[in-house]
Amino acid sequence: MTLSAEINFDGLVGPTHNFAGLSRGNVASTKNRDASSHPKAAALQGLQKMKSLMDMGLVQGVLPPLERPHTPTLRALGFTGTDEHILSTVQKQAPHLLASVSSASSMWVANAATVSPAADTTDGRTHFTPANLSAMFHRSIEHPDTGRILKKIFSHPDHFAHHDALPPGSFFSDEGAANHTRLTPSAESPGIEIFTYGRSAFDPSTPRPSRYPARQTREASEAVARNHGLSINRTLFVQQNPAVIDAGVFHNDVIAVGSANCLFFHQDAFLNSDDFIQNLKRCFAGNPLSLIEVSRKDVPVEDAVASYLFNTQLVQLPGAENDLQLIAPMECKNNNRVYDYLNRLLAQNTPIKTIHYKELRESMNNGGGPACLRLRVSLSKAERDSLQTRVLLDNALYEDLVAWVHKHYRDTLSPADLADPQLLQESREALDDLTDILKLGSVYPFQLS
Ligand code: SUG
Repeated sequence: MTLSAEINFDGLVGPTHNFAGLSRGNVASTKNRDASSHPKAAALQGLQKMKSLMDMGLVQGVLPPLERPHTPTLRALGFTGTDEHILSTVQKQAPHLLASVSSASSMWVANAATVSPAADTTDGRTHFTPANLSAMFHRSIEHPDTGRILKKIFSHPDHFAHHDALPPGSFFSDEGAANHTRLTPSAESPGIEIFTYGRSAFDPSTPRPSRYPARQTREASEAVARNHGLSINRTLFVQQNPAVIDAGVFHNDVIAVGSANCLFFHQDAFLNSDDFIQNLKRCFAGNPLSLIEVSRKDVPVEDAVASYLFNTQLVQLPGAENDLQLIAPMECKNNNRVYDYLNRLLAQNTPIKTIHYKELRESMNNGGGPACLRLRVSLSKAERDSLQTRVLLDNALYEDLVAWVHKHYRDTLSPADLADPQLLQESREALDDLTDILKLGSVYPFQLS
């Protein structure tokens, strides 16, 4: 078995980053509705996080944003004329649609796809399924472009297999890696893939949240596992606790995170937690498994949601395979209960040895923490060497991207600005430049005017 290393590919924040309150059940999104946003600061905060992980010695990847406002969607919905005319008509007649097609939501690439590394699949290739994101209209339009970009970046057919997104609609509603975790006893062994779902679509008698939507269905998770050729003995399906979805846990990665042989999770994360943990132990077959369960006494769910304690990244530095570093948003430091808990955690005998706090306020204000911003792809050396585009961060690429943001991004954006035809033009010019920087070729369908 070849050794593979987990690479975080972070989504670049797009030039139209804004707060439109589009995601019911996502507390931060609703709370910040119609606030002015800061696209330049948002993109620089994301880049700074990527650079700091690179500086820690990790391989760090970059994924480009999608074209927004997405006028092809507006044309599909019956608006006609020039792009400029369409934007002003939609602003007058259907401003909610303008907000939906302008969201920079593709930055949260944990929702871009589910990825199963080669070690886990029957054909020995790394499998990708772009998430259909059917639960939210503004996100449901992402997958065709996301799929095209993933195919472009992970292009070698001997190494990578790409599936279509699952059928649209509520039955196979799929949120990608935000509801998927992979644990593994060691870098060379196959992983245990854990799919977490919010409801069973075909069995309405089973538990489900009553207040907020359960975005991921069991049936979607099962279909992805089948498509990826995963072994049934190393795949687990577990239901999210409906009560925490109703408390604002719209994705499982808001209440649990796992990496290597460590699962860091809240006591209330899963519906049948004890059964799930037994099954996980069985899959680990006696290999060391570190379970860090946080009690509601130490951190109430409300604080976990407000601070994004679990939307953290657990990363392993090269040469320190038994230790994990926790990449947390600054909000964890600013929440007394969570900060006290984290300081106590460091004194305990767990693999988590260091905590790094990152400023990501612009993304956090839309409900996107450190873990939302990254898609994990485990790659062997041969798979990594097969990548043709310039998507692995080094100092030169970081500098190029910072200069690109300064050149193209606005400092502030208000809801009214979304109809500005100049914003559309600026976004397209930015993406056009980006395709050169990342050597992507033509992945965006638009023509520059
Ligand atoms: O889908 N927010 C995103 C946040 C996604 C977070 N991702 C993970 N947990 N992995 C969502 O709810 C808000 C957009 C707005 O309201 O403007 C938004 O789409």
